[in-house]
Amino acid sequence: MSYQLMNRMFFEGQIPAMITFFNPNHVAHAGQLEMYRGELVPCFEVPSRADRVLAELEHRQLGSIQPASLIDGSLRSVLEKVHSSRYLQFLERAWGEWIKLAPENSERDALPSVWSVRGMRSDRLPSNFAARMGLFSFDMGTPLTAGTWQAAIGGAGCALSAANRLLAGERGTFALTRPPGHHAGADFFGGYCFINNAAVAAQVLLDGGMARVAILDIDYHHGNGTQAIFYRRSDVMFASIHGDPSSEYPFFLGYADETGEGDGVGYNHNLPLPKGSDFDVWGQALTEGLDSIFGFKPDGLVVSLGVDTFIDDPISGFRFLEEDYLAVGRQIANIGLPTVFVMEGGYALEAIGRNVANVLQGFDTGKSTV
Ligand code: SP5
Ligand code: ZN
Repeated sequence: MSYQLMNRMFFEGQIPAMITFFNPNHVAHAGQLEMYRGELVPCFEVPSRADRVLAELEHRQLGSIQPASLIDGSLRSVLEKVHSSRYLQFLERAWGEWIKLAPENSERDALPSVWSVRGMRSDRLPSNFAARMGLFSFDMGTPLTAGTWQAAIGGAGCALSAANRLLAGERGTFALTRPPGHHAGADFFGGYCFINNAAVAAQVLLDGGMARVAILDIDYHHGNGTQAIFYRRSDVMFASIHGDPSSEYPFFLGYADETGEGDGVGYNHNLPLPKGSDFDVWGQALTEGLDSIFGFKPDGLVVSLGVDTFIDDPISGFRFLEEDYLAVGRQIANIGLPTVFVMEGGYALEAIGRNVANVLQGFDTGKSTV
């Protein structure tokens, strides 16, 4: 869109608004229980999360909402670029294998119970199902259910559609989906995540002609999966603001000294903050993260949008207020990049819709130079 047209629309009060791609299959993934302190507790990552966000976007009439194209021939090829073939094959078939073990398994979700750690092998693919669950996962908080695969690839389809619309000239799009994605690596699930939707969006932007893409991860938890996928690459910069991994999940990645490897040296930027940090402190980290993204001169931006930074989030430790999310959206808009937002965490159900909508509304009304 030309700058003149943009300006005219702006003064006529028609700011090009967010286009949201909603995953209608998200509800197929509805885990029952996750392990917490030696006990199986009800899952925090529930279907109403996405439904509440959708309802708030509709209520505010914030842009248009479209179902993602769920059958897209290019989806498989982009999935193969961010995940390993043996992992995708495992995920697609896992539920069938689980219920084949015992018919009564159809009543309960599958959780891993044994893992390969340092000094053990991960090159051999075990025939045992429990062993493969462990090989392809890193926690016991992420139940695999009857509809996990269907929901997860629906989310990847949303990310693909949202990225494609950006390539077609849109300023801002939103992949509204669950389960989330940023903890999922090339060949593992965990942290409620199975397919890395943000990585899919970034890869689609690159394949569509962008030379460099930045990913800004603002979920409370470090996006270990996204970082790992792009750690040795210079075409994707990953910047993340999150709870200090020395005390916060996912614990084993997300420190400031992780700056990339090989070709990727200098293209990974972690900004860990102490549990309890408020928006004043966080906003300074955002400025720093956006500065390094700006210096990278990317053609597009993917935002891993978690709102578990909210003060009332039941599993996280930052202290954002609802209005802070408007400022987040405005600050992101201010760097003037075409932006795909991808839904990640956020578990305060009563406020999740308003918090997400505030980010998108802040972006829509922020400075637009695209
Ligand atoms: C996408 C995302 O936000 N994933 C987060 C995964 C966090 N999993 C560990 C949750 C630990 C639960 N702690 C419960 C604290 C109750 N007070
Ligand atoms: Zn999170």
